Amino acid sequence: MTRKPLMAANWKMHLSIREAVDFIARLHEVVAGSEDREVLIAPPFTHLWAVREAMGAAGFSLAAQNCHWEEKGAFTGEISLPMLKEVGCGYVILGHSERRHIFGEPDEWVGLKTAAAFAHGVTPILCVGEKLEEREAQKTEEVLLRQLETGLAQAPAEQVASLVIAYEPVWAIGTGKTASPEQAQEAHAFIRGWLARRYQKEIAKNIRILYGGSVKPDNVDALMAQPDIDGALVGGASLDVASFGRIVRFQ
Ligand code: G2H
Repeated sequence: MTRKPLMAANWKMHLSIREAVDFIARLHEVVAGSEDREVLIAPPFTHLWAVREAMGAAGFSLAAQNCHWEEKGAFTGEISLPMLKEVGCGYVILGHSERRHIFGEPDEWVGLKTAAAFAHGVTPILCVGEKLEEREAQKTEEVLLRQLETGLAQAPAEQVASLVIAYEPVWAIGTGKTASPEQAQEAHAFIRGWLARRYQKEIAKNIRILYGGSVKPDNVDALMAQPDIDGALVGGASLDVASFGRIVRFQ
């Protein structure tokens, strides 16, 4: 089975609802003819419903940027997976480095969220990636292993084939410093190798591994040419529809 490229916009805490709806209206034209790739939008929680409506029958996918692992309860400020499903989310981004490093989200929480997402039929986009000091101390693989093992500790093996992983080196996020295509490929191949050992080769072959970290129209082609890069998780460059459209239309 070939892996369908997944081009994902992570809007983080940007855009108004009006701007989001206008973006989607234009996106239909900008990515017309790109049906061989999946286009995903992860807007802020407050925009999910309006974005879903604006998507209409277009085959775009919708993701949330985070969730809680419990179905309901006294968790002020949190959003559950049933709520995300009700609003039309097929995916949820989990363990993004901003959640891990700004909000102190521990690896174990990411594991609970990943397992809960599978249980509710929402596909997790599990983010992993090392900080600059960890890369410089040759600890990239150690960090990736820890985040993968904890993040997938309770994930049911029979559902793991639908998983999406995003490799996002923290030193490349929003900094304008992209990992070189070779550096990214090396990390992606390491992740796929681990998946093959942990599950099965066939499963590892089908799991999409996205690259994230300053992906732009001028570097996407070289990144997407790498054999183990199956898509991109795009922050800053996804806020402008022309720029995101070009990324979706990578060659
Ligand atoms: C990494 C990425 C999107 P940016 O966080 O997840 O953001 O493209 O701005 O580096």
